[in-house]
Amino acid sequence: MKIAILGGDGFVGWPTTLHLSDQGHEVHIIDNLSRRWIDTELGVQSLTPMDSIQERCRVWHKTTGRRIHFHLLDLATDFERLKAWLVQERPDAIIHFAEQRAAPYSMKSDRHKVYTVNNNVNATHNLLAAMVETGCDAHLVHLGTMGVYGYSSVGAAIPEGYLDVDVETLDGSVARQQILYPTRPGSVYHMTKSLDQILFQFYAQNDGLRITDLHQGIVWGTHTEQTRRHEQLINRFDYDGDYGTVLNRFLIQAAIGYPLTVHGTGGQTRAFIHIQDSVRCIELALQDTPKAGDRVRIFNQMTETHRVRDLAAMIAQMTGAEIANLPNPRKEAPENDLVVRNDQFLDLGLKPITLAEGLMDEVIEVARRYAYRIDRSRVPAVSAWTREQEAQIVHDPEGKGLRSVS
Ligand code: USQ
Repeated sequence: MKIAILGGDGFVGWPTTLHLSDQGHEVHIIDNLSRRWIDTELGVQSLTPMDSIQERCRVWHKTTGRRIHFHLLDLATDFERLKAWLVQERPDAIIHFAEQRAAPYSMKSDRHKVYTVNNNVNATHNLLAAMVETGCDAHLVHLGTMGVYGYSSVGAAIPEGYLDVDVETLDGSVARQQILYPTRPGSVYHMTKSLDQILFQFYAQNDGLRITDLHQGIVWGTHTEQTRRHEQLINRFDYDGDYGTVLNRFLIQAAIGYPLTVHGTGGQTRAFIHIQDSVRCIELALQDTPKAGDRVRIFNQMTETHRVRDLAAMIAQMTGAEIANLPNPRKEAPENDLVVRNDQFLDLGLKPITLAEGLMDEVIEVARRYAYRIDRSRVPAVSAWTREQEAQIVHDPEGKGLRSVS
C-alpha cells in the first residue's frame, strides 16, 4: 500500500512509519515539524538525541534499503498544497497523527489554547475537505484519545465509541439507538479530539469517507523493534512537565533520583499501552478497512488500566525511588475507576505487552544512558488548569520539585 503518515516525525508517528515501511509499504511522512519547534519554544529537548527527519530517513535507507519520503507541509494552513499532494500521490491509506497532543501544553495560556484548537481542528477538517474535493478514497486512520470519554466512574465499562441508549418515543414505546459516547474532555487538547469525532461522523455520513478512529490510552516505553536497529533511528522521549506522560516520567525520575511526581493522592486511573503495541494496533486497524457508507469505526487502543499511585508504588519498590505527593495542577477527579472494553483489537489478534513484561527496565536504562541531557528544573509540571490551581503551586528554582503552599 501507499501510506501517508501525517505527523510521522512524532513519538508514535516515527515508530509507526518504520514499522509500516519494514512491512514493505510505500510510506510518505507529511509533517510541519511543529513538535521540534515547540521543544525550542519550551527550552526542552527529547531525553534521547534525535536527528533531523531527513537524516533519520537516510539512516533507515542505509540500514534496510527501504525509502521513506518526507514532505514538509502544514495541514492546518497549506490547504492547496495538501490537495495537490493528494491528487499527485493518491495514497491508499492516510494515518493522521498531526495534532498538538499534550494536555498541559494546551492549558498553559490563552495563546496555547488558541493554537491547539486552530492547529488540531483545522488540520483534521482540512484533511477531510481535501479528501472529498480530490476524490481521495483512502482509508483514514486517526489517532484519537481515551480522554474523549472523560474518566468519571459510572460503574460500567467504557464501550468502543458507541453507547446503546433507549429513547422513549412519543407513543410511549422505547427505541434503541447507538450514539457516540458522550464526550467529557478534561483539557483543551482533549476537547479538540472530541471535536474531531463530530467531523468524522459528518464526513463518513455525508461523503462516504472510510474512517477509523483509535481512542488511545497513555503510551509508555520508547523503543520498538525497528527503532532498536540503529542508534540514529531512536525514538523521541519526552520527560518534561508538559509533554512527558506519567509512566515514562516516573521511570526517568526513578533513574535520576528525582522524587516521583504524583499529582494529589494519585487516585486517577488511566488506560495504558506500550509503544510496540501502539504501532501493532495501527497495522491491525489498517487491515480492517471500513466500506464507504459505514459509520466511523472506533477502537479503544489500550491494553491495561492502572491507578497513578499504584504505578508510583510499583516503581518505588523496583528502584527505591521516593514518592512526592504534589498539589495537582490539573482540574480532574482526585479518584476515579476505569474499566475499558478493547475486544476489537484482541479479536484482530493483538497480544498485549503488559507492565509485567520487564520493559520498564528498558526505559530506566535509556534514561540512565541519556541522563546527562536532562534539565531537572524542567521535570515539574507547572501548567495549571485554573488560576486557583496556579496559586497553589510554586516552582522550586533549584528544580527539586513542587512544594505545597500551606
Ligand atoms: N500525572 C501525575 N504526575 C505526573 C504526570 C501526570 O500524577 O508527573 C497524572 C495526571 O494528573 C493525570 C495522569 O497522570 O491524572 C495522566 O497524565 P499524562 O500526562 O500521563 O496523560 P494525559 O495528559 O492524559 O495525556 C496523554 C497524552 C495524550 C493522550 C492521553 C491519553 O499526552 O496525547 O491522548 O495521554 S488518555 O490519558 O487516556 O486520555
